[in-house]
Amino acid sequence: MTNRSAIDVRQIVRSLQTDGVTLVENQLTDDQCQQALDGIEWGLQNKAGPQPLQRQRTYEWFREFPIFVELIENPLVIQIADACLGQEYHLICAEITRNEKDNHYLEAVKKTHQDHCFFPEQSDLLTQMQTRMFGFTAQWVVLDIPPEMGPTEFIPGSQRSGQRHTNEIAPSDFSFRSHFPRGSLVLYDHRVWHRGTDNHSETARDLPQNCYALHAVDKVQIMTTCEDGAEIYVPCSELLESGSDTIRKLLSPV
Ligand SMILES: O=C(O)CCC(=O)C(=O)O
Repeated sequence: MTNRSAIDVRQIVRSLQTDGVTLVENQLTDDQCQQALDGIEWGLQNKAGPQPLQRQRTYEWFREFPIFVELIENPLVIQIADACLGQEYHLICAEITRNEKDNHYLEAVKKTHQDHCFFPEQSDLLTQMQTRMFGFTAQWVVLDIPPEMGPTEFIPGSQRSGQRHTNEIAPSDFSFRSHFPRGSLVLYDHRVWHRGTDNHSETARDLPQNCYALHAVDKVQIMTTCEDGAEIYVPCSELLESGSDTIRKLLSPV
């Protein structure tokens, strides 16, 4: 893991605030990337849903694959969260997905969108989210993702204009990057317009994503569905007892 100077962190934060998306190379070793890839395969084999190629609450795998907790409490991500969100924020998503050749894990994310999914029952926040950053996602690039492997596409700066975007716009508007080098960290504001794309290669695009947000946003994507269909947050008691201060802050009920 690279040590970053304070000035680097300021530059990353500025880039995230200006463009709504930024990429920081060389944040994971090859070994960490491999641990995450092994963990994704294990999670897909041993855990359930919500989609056939999507799993959530990766921190619950802390015994088998502690790498997912390492990613969640990564010091650079936490510094950026402190700078962008202040002190009162938490984890609202910790997922892995697999985007296979011509088999996207979730068709809905291929539509150009902002991450409104984090405000499903809070319509007032949908308006407020346009005025400031409520949260961001940290994507971990655990294998080289060339253009044909279904990278996420972003419209830089689109979080600031208030303009709506659809899939019908010029491809050149999605001008962020088409190649994501292994070991990189991609950060994006939940307001930046983005979309998933199809994978046309033989290699599956496996991706861990962790999302951080103000307490105004629920722990939407780390909820557990009960037998009666209700969605509740079930804290991971072992991590709340013995995890680091950072993981306890991120996972504590609010
Ligand atoms: O998996 C992808 O490439 C897209 C992810 C996305 O759009 C999202 O999580 O909101």
